[in-house]
Amino acid sequence: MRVHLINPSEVSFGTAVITPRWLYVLAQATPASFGDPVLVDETLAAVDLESIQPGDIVGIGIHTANALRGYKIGKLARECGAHVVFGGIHATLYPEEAHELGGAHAVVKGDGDVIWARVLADCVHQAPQPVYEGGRIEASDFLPARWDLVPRQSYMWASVQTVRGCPKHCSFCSVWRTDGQRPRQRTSDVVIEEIVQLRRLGFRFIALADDNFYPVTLTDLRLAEEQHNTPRLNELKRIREERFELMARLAQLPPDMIFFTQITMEAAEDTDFLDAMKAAHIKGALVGVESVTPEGLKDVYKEFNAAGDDLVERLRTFRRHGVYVLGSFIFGLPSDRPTTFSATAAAAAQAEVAFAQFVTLTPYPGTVDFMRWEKTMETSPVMIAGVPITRRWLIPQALRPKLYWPHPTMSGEEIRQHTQSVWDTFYSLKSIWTRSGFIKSMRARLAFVLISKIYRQMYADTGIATDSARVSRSAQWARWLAKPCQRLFAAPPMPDLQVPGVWSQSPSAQPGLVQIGG
Ligand code: B12
Ligand code: SF4
Repeated sequence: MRVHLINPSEVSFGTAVITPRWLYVLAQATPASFGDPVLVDETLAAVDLESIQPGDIVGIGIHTANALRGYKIGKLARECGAHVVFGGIHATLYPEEAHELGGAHAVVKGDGDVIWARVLADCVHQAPQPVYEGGRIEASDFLPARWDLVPRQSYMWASVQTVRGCPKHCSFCSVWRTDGQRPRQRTSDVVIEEIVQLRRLGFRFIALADDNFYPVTLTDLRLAEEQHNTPRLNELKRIREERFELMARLAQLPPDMIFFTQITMEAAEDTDFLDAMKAAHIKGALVGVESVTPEGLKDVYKEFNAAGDDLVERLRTFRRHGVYVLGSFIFGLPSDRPTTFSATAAAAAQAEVAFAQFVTLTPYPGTVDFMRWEKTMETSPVMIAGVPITRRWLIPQALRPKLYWPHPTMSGEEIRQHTQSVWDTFYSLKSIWTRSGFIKSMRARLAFVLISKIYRQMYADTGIATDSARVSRSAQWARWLAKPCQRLFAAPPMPDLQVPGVWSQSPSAQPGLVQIGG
């Protein structure tokens, strides 16, 4: 009996950008008595169904975008006589769907780290339960990933999680509802050990797969202090101290390492934090800008963000402190008007963001937006290919609309065209070249151009293009560009790299570093 873990994807590129972390975490959660699980990432190559034998156990992890492919694999694996188990965010939100459409014997809701061993044991005893509650486990129970199983040459970036959950409550995001608003932060020991293991293997680019790397803001601290809420204040201070401790340890790693994370714009007010990020080689961060107007920010419950000139200034602050920004913008918000597109393109240029993504408002299950959208469909449900549009991930890919949300003043096509043109402007060769001006060496500058082009191909055309020819041309381009990128990201392994000791680098401990262990 073998355990197979499958990350579904309709498109395989032969090489991938980021490791799907769940595969390697669940591999760790698989008891040794089962042997090493077979890990299949379909973004690299499609699953070989002939390798699945009767009695095997097949674990499939799905998010909304790859659920349909996951269900196809689930049904086929069940036909092969395997036990089929689903997990991941989409299965957590729609466990019954995996049973109805994916041939599931069992579905795990929530975190898989602890419950997985029990699911496997139940499958061995031919008695899997339909649903398991994996729950939201404490950070101390998060398992490290089995990086010894990673095909090193296939990925550009590895992914390590340092914190789960986010205290905010943006209307388009499901993280705060599924992962919770209380940050569950791993200790620096376990995080750094994984990172050192990855550098030993030759990974020098690592994505910190966190929802929000900055879970405690200066405003949170000030409010707790004003409310004389000592327990909360102490808790917030502890979380913040641990962030600085982790960053101080990252700072001691080889200087060729580069980390990337996701963070809220509020970090711009906290320049000690930005300086610590820079020292820690966290060179880039996705910042959810979402909208450049106050009305747009209100639309998405993100009024803690800045708009207008203040926004430009905040994003430049990241840059001035050595953290390059991937700005994430949403189009199609109810308050957006035709002028919003050009204003956004201008703000992105002025704010000197290194990269940008311009996504269209898409209702994701588990979000406030999704619930509102579903409600508007109650009285007159829209169907495509016999599927209600509120289950849009079940509509065959080719028939899926590009936009779901009726806009008060613009047509879907208008929004799509404007969005496409903002991508085109931001990623024109001329704009990329101008943006790359800050890079000294010609080789690195060309690498920046290459990465910008691959990013644009992988995300823009495939997402919002309407004709399938353009989508497949885009995928072809991305495949072609991925090979040289892969070489660019590789580094010589450092098998003897040691784990750095524990240092405290909180602003209160300034100046200088204070060694407290290790
Ligand atoms: C890192 C990340 C990325 C990275 C890397 C993706 C990768 N290759 O891994 C990048 C930046 C590329 C990315 C892109 C996107 N992402 Co993303 N991403 C994340 C993030 C922050 C962390 C994911 C992660 O690695 N977590 C660590 C692992 C260990 O946790 P996990 O995956 O949840 O797995 C655990 C459980 O779910 C469970 N589990 C998972 N699978 C299985 C399977 C079995 C059998 C079992 C038993 C258990 C189990 O056990 C695991 C261990 O506890 C999540 C947020 C989140 N909190 O999940 C969003 C998230 C998954 N992304 C999201 C989205 C929307 C996207 C994009 C569509 C964004 C965009 N507009 O382009 C793209 C889609 C890319 C694609 N086609 O896959 C949404 C998904 C929402 C949804 N309903 O599907 C999330 C939840 C964020 C959000 N804002 O809501 N993403
Ligand atoms: S969008 Fe970002 S800041 Fe908002 S709730 Fe989600 S993770 Fe948190």
